[in-house]
Amino acid sequence: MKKLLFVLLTFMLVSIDLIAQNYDESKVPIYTLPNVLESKNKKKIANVKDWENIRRPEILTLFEENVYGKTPKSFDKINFKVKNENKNAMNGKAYLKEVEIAVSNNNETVLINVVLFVPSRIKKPVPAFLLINNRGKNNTSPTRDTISGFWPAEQVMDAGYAIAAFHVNDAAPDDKNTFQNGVLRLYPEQLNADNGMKAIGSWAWAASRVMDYFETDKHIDASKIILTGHSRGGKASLWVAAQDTRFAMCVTNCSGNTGAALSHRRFGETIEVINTTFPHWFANNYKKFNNNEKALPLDQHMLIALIAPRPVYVTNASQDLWADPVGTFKAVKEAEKVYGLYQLQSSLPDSPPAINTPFIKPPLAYHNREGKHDMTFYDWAQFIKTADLYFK
Ligand code: GTR
Repeated sequence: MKKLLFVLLTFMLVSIDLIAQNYDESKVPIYTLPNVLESKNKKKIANVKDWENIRRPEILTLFEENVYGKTPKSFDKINFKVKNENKNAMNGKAYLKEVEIAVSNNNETVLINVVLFVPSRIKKPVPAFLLINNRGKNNTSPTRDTISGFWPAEQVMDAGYAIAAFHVNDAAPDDKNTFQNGVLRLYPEQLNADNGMKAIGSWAWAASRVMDYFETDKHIDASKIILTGHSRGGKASLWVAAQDTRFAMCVTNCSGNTGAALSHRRFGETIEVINTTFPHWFANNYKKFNNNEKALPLDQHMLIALIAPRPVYVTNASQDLWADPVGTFKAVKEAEKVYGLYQLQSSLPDSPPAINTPFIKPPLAYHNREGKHDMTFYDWAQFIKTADLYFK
């Protein structure tokens, strides 16, 4: 009996240790990041041509196969319907459109609802922010009965940009039991494939359908869309921007593990933890890397690099150690190498900057805001300044 108890206790302690989170920099394991500028065949990638023809497609495949799953490219039909509009929204400041995007495939239809405000004073097509909304729909209220820093439409309007959002649940409910009841109804074969996309892949797919809509809206300059996401939405924003080069800029706010933070560091949230808590987010294949980061043929610096030469804004919050601010900054820094191939130099310092010290010059922008895991008016003010530098 005593022996059995001992074995049981040891087992429990080992399991707790495996799942325990590390917040101690001195306990980060020694790791070697996969080289973003060396191909599978050990070819050194030294120019844009080799990057775009050899290494970029290789890395995209690595993320499809091992992490987010493959994104289906085709569908039978897409339709856009303006369900509601108000030319005098926000006391005349904005033109509101609520658009329903209906996409059909395989005799199934999914509806993605978009809320869009366009500044009325600007008479030509405007650049737009698009948020992948992973929080309450009240954050993107068309009536503006709620005003929150998560989607500060008034602030964005005043800066001369349009702002849009769709809710993740329209594309894939954020729930391990029901995530199939969205985009995946159109692509049921994905559910049986180990490299099939799940919720985050579905959200990414939906963002591209909103881009399909922007391309038809004469009020929007579809060549200037800034895709924005917070946390799980920020993981998705990176994944969309990596694949769909129509997005001009990407914001990934506090996106943490399997977002902008390096997994090899095992600091804060780990792959095992994320796959256990959110088994419906990533492809089945990703579970092979639970507690096995060493085997990863990639890391998140390579996901950021896939967006080059387009700008990426990465953030952290000082109290959000779960999302590993240091590992996030290191990932952005590593991605600089690929921007270098395009002769683009970032202004980022060599080590993580002080809190509330944004480095906003494109192509790679970063800040670590004081405070909690969130997206705020302060964060948006920096995104707007960066977009201004890039687009104006
Ligand atoms: C956490 C999760 C993070 C992040 C966050 C969020 O519970 O562990 O990876 O995605 O949720 O989306 O706010």
